[in-house]
Amino acid sequence: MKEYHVAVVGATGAVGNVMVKVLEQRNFPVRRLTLLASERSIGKTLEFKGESLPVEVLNDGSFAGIDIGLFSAGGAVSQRYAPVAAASGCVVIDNTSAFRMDPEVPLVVPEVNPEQIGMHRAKGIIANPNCSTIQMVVVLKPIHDAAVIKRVIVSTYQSVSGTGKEAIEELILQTRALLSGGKTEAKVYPHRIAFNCLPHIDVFLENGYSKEEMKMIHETRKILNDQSIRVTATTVRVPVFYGHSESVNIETERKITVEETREILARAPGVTVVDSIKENKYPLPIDAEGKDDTFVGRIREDESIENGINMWIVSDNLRKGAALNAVQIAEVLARDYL
Ligand code: 25A
Ligand code: L14
Repeated sequence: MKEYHVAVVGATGAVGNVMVKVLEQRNFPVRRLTLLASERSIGKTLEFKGESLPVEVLNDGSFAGIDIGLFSAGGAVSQRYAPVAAASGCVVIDNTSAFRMDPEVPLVVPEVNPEQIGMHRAKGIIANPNCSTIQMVVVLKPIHDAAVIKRVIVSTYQSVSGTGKEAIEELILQTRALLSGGKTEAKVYPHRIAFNCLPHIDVFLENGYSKEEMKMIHETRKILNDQSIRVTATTVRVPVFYGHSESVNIETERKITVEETREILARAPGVTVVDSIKENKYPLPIDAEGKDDTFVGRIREDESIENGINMWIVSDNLRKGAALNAVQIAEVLARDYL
């Protein structure tokens, strides 16, 4: 079997750390692993297959001889370095929003549109979608194939780990301060996140939506390859460490029952149905943490319209929402193209 020289850019971040773990757990054919980050990470090491690897400073020469680059160091780093990496023959799998809507860059969830991976030849870049979009489309795809989804209304309940390490730290510090009668400080988010909900993820745009909400709309259409699907979103930050939850309402062209929806989802790759209200069983972020699948439950008919279904979708945002999806893309790339 062929083995690859892989680089993780942003290796010391919340997503980068999980990328290294997932490469090991899935036994990806790594010949050599290079860990890259900014000067701030110099002197740090990460464990990979029982070995302690040093973190190196990212620069223009970092990609010589590297086959696959997993990027998660923010949009600005990807804008600057993904083209540099691609020019030296490295295929970039980029976790930021920098290239997702570029018509020459495939936007891929392997369970949904693996055939798009071949398009990496155009720019040497494959984009990993937004975390909230990934977990929604793995569930929507098999329903869309069976009954044609016309409209989606989604509200999200997103954990702080999506923002990175500093946000995880901020929720810990604020919670501790509040429980011991101290004062809180908000640095990462514009308001206190502990014991609160913020209807604000990423930046606000001219149209009154947040960028996270618009990403869900545009990326869903691109991944499902259907510009006619109408999508509207409200994205909310909640004081949860790991795992994003979503209330999703869909309207389909053909009527499907709750039973049929359950059967379709029970067969869907990467999806686990957890739906037994008699036993108080439904997906929870604390159960999804560390797991690979996307969990769906509370499946019920929307009685306010003819063909409507409501459901509750939960997944680990650092795994399927980011690192795992990126490594799954790398697996298809290695198997079919490299
Ligand atoms: O632009 P975007 O796409 O919106 O992304 C913004 C941020 O979101 C996270 C990620 O944060 C990213 O920076 N992110 C992106 N996509 C995500 C996704 N799909 C996502 N999160 C979830 N889901 P992060 O904290 O997880 O990761 C940051 C990593 O990027 C490295 N990095 C940053 N700038 C870099 C760079 N690497 C190379 N060149 C650059 N110019 C960063 O490394 C980290 O690995 P680091 O060395 O900067 O930080 C390592 C340690 O330093 C601490 N630290 C961070 N910032 C500061 C700092 N210390 C002092 N001062 C600072 N300003 C960190 O705590 C870390 O431990
Ligand atoms: O990948 O939760 O576009 O703050 C950027 C915002 C990931 C989540 C992306 C957050 C998102 C992140």
